Amino acid sequence: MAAASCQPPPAAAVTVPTCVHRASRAEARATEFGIARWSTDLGALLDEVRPDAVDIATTVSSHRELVEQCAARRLPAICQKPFARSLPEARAMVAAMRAAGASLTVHENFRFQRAMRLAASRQRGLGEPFFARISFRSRHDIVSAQPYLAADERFIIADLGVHLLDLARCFLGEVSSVACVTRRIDPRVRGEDAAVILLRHRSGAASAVDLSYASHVPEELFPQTLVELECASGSVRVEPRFQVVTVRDSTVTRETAAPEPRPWHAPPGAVVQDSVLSLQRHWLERHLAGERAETDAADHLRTLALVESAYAAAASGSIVTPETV
Ligand code: 89V
Repeated sequence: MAAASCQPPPAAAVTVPTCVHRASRAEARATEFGIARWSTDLGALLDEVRPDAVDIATTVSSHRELVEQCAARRLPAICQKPFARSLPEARAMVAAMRAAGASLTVHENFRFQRAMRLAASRQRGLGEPFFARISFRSRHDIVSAQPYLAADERFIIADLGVHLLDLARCFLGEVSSVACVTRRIDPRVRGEDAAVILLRHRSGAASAVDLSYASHVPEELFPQTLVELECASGSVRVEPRFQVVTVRDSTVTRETAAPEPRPWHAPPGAVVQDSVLSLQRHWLERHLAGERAETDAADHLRTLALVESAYAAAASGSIVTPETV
C-alpha cells in the first residue's frame, strides 16, 4: 500500500512508499517511519513501486489529481476526507475509478471508532430508532495544528460534520430533509465553527447533529463524539471516555470501548488514529474477499449530499431535500 503522506503502516501492508509535495517533508516522514522509498511525484513512484493499493492522506485540493493517477494505473485507493470540494468533483472521481475497475474508499473513519462499532451492535434488537443526538463540542485549537482550515469559506461542517452526518446515516439510515444553523465565533476562521443540523430520516426518525470548536466545555473531550440513540425498546449512549451505555427493559449496561494504545498514537487523537487503522483493516478484509468497503466512495456521495444540503439550508434558512446520488 502506498501512502501519499504520513500514516502508520497497516498491519498487512506490502510496500509503504511515501509521497508528499515537499521533498523535505517526504524525506523527514520516510526517515521517521523507516520507509525505504519516497518521492514528490506520485505517478513516477507508482510506476516504479507498483503497489497493491494507495492510501491518499493529503488535503482535499489534491485528491482528484491523485485519484486520477490511481485510476490511470487501475490501482485501488483509499482517500482522506474531505473527499472532494463539491459533489460534481466527487462524482467525477467515483466515475474515473469505476471506469478503471478499481475500488475507491473514503477514510470516513468515525464509524470505525470502537465505541461507535459497539453502540451499533448494541442498537440491534432495540427496535425502531426514532431519535439520535450526535454531538461534538470542543474548544480544541484545531486551527493552529491545521492552519489551512481557517482559510476556507467552509470549515466545521465540511471537515468534521461530514463524520457526524455519516454516523447519523449509520444509526438512522438515509435522510429526506435537512435544516441547519451555523455561526462563526472564532475571528481567526473564515468559515463556520459551530453548527446545528436537524435531519429527518426516511424512516420518520429525527436526528440532531451539533458541533462546535468554540465551546467553553467543563472537560475537553476532543476528538470524542457523543451519541444518544433512542429506539422503541431501549437506548444506547456513547458517553465521555468511550463509555457505551445501553438501556433495555430498565436494565442499564455500561461498557468501555476505548482505543487500544499504540506507540505511534499522538494524544489526544488516539481515538481517531485507532479508527484509521480499523478502517484500513476493514478495507483489506473486503479487498481480499473481492468486496467493496462500507465507506466505498459511491456510498460516501450520500454523506457529501448531506454536507451540501446543510450549507444550502444554512444559507437559505429553509429546509433542503438532499440531492439523490
Ligand atoms: O479526524 C478528523 O477527521 C479531524 C479531527 C476531528 C481529528 O480533527 O477532522
